[in-house]
Amino acid sequence: MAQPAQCGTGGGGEVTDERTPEEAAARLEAARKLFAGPVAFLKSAPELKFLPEPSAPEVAFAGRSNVGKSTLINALVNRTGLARTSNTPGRTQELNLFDVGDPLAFRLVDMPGYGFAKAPKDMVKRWKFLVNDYLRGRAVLSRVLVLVDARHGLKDVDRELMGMLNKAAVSYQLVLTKADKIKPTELAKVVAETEAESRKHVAAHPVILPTSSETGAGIAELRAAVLDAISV
Ligand SMILES: Nc1nc2c(ncn2[C@@H]2O[C@H](COP(=O)(O)OP(=O)(O)OP(=O)(O)O)[C@@H](O)[C@H]2O)c(=O)[nH]1
Ligand SMILES: [Mg+2]
Repeated sequence: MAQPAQCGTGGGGEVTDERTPEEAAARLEAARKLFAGPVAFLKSAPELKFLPEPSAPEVAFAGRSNVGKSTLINALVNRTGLARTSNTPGRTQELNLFDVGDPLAFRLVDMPGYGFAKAPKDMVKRWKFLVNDYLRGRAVLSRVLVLVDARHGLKDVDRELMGMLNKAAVSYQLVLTKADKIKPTELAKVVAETEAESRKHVAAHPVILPTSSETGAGIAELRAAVLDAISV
């Protein structure tokens, strides 16, 4: 048997990838091409009624405020400044949609962040309504990428979102961000812990993806995960 190109678990679990090295390389190349085409900001939707026609699969980026959602979208499409980023938590407050490919292949959706201190109560309420509506009512939503800061691991607010996703039966995958900020040994530990917890959730994809928008680590693999998500 060929060597597995990538093993899905750091903890010796049952998830393995049986792709040959050639198949793994072809998958990464297809994903690279998919993201190399034209990309454009489509619109901001503060409510569901402002969403575009559901004419293409969508992959949404969720996570605590400041976790790096907008930065990761920019890294994936290799365009600085496409999605707006900031040090101020709560920068993204609507669903921001980006068209990828011409003809349109799929859409990336930058979601408003949650869980920051000092968020006004009505903002939290609005977030919950918007996100719940979107998760439950969007048939073209292929997968949600739930971003988690590699330095902090899963927090209760993330678990709350995972609960919402499980309930809405939306497939999701956990992605660790800012991997450049910790040592490889610490990263391996967080990956294993996050993986162990995600296995308890039915809607969670078993593979955890560590990434850094700063160094580019894990970005090619994340592109391939997006390709997988829209191909099923
Ligand atoms: N070192 C490092 N910094 C990062 C990385 N990703 C994001 N950042 C920084 O983290 C901060 C927040 O990034 P954003 O992309 O604006 O975060 P967000 O999740 O979109 O935040 P909200 O829109 O408020 O929900 C910015 O200062 C980024 O430069 C990374 O991989 N490595
Ligand atoms: Mg943002």
